[in-house]
This record gives sequence, structure tokens and C-alpha cells, in this order.
Amino acid sequence: MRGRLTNVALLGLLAVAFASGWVAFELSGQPARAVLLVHAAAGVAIVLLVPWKSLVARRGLRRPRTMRWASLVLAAGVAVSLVFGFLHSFGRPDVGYLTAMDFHVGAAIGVLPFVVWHVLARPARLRPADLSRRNFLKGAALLGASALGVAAVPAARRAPTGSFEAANAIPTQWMFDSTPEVDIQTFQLMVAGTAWRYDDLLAFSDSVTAVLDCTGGWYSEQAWEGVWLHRLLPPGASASSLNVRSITGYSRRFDVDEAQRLLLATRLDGSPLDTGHGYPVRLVAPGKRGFTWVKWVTSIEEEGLPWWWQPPFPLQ
Ligand SMILES: Nc1nc2c(c(=O)[nH]1)N[C@H]1C(S)=C(S)[C@@H](COP(=O)(O)O)O[C@H]1N2
Ligand SMILES: [Mo]
Repeated sequence: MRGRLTNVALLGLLAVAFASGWVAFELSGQPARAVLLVHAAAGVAIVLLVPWKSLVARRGLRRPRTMRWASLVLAAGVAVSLVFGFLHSFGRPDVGYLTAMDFHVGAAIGVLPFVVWHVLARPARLRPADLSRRNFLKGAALLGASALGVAAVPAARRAPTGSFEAANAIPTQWMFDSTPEVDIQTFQLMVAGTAWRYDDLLAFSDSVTAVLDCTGGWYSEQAWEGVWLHRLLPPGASASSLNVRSITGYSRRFDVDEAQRLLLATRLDGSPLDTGHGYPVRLVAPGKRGFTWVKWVTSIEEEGLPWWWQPPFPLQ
């Protein structure tokens, strides 16, 4: 395969891998599985192109180039991301305090500026002549081989999101949030203008067994108890979304119609929450990924904004 075509194919595959990885983080169930199959196939295809890319790279390295180190960082970052992605799917999800997913995603985000630089500094353009029957067949062969690779690789059994079952829900922070100590005497939860004390909340015993599925690569099914959010809302509201905010400032927005399916939990397995799991009260959002399960909830506001008017992922 010609060097230019290899480069164009790699760029396309990196874009598909990056986009499908992020989309999968928003999904659960079978939609997540479908997107992750594409994600895995893109990863295998990148690996299959390594022999061709190393020919291109060897030629490049023979030339004197000032930004050579940036190309090497890019290659190393992609390699790290790939290795940890495969480690995770082979059933090696833990790397000490962090998870394989942390390295997989961290490396992918880390190389992003280098990909942008590489595309600008060494543009690989598609030419009309490239769209030949021959090249089309090469592309089809690569896709076929990647699909075979995904089917043949002995991936460990996992949830459709790719997560592994954890013995216990592991207290986690999404990125940089901290675990606050809450003074229960002064604590109150504001819901659409009404203040609820901790004891008021403890008086409810709505319950749900739900799977907390963290994008860090683990899931855990637990019995939660508290109050369905809609029971705390004033009747006849005309809001579009509910903004659930943590004491720490972390927040997620939900469609108002979801309030029947969102539990404000004060208990886990019959006992009050511990600080790590969101004491005094945390959100339980069955069917939604872990990062939407806001911990240490302090206020819920009814707002006119649509639920999707928020960053796709929390920024803290
Ligand atoms: N305030 C706040 N809530 C949060 C987070 C956070 O960083 N800050 N992390 C979320 C993520 S990514 C997950 S997976 C779950 C983890 O819940 P657990 O600590 O009870 O296992 O909490 C969610 N709620
Ligand atoms: Mo998470």
C-alpha cells in the first residue's frame, strides 16, 4: 500500500476510534455494544496497518526533521492507548489505583494535540485517482480483516458497555472532584425552591436495584433506597429540565420526564450512604452511566433549558 493511502486510512481510523469511544461513554445496553464493536474494529485495523505505517515512518525518520519528537510522542501515545484498550478487553482492567480504561482514555486525549499537529504539518490528502477499484478492495480487505480480528480475539466476557463486574461499587471521582465532608445539622437539599432536611429525606423508602456502570470500566448492581425525585417536585411545573447539582459544583441536567425514574438515594443496601458514595444524598439514575449519578446533591433546579444543554461529560 502506498504511504499516502496508509496515512489517510490511519487518520480516518483514529477519528472513528476517538469518536466511537466517546459516544460509547454516553450509552448503555445494546447501543453501547454496537458502538464498541465499531470501536474495537477501528483499533484492530490500526494495528493491522502498523507494518505499512512503519515503512512510511522509517522513510520519514531518515530525513532531518525538527519536530521528529512530536511524531514519536504521537506514535507512543497511540500505542499506549491501544495496549490498554486491548488489556481491558482481555480482562485485565486494573492497573493499581487506576484502571486500564484510565490509561486508554488518558493516552487518547493526550495525543489529540499531536494528531492535530501531524495533520497540519504532514497533510495526507486524498486524490481523485485514489478512489479506484483496487483501493476500494484494499479498504474492504482491511475492514474484513478487522471484523475477523474482533470476532477472533478472545475478549473477556463483559457487560455491553465493556465494563467488568466489581465486587463493590468503588468510590470514584469523575476527574478532579473532591469528597466533601457534610455537616448534617445545617444540610439541606433545595428542590425547586423547597428545602428538605436529611431527616425529611430519610422518611421516604422508595427503592430500586440498579447497575452503576462507570466509564472507568467496572459496574456494580446495588439496592438503593430514598425518594423518587418527582415526589419532591411541585405539581404542575412547566420546566424542561432538572439541573442536579452537587455540593462540589459538579452537576448534570436531565429531562423533566425522567424525574419518575431518578432516585435521590440516602441508603445503600439498607445503611446510610458513606461519604465516598455521596452522603447524605446522591442521585441514582438507572440505565444511565455512572457519571450522571451525582453525589452529595445539594440542589435540584427546574429550568427552561433542554436537558442536552450541558457539556456531554462533566468538566470536573
Ligand atoms: N459530585 C460528584 N458526583 C459524582 C462523581 C464526581 O466526581 N463528583 N463521579 C461520578 C462517577 S464518574 C461515578 S462512576 C459515580 C461513582 O459512584 P460511587 O463512588 O458511589 O461508586 O459517581 C458519580 N457521581
Ligand atoms: Mo465513573
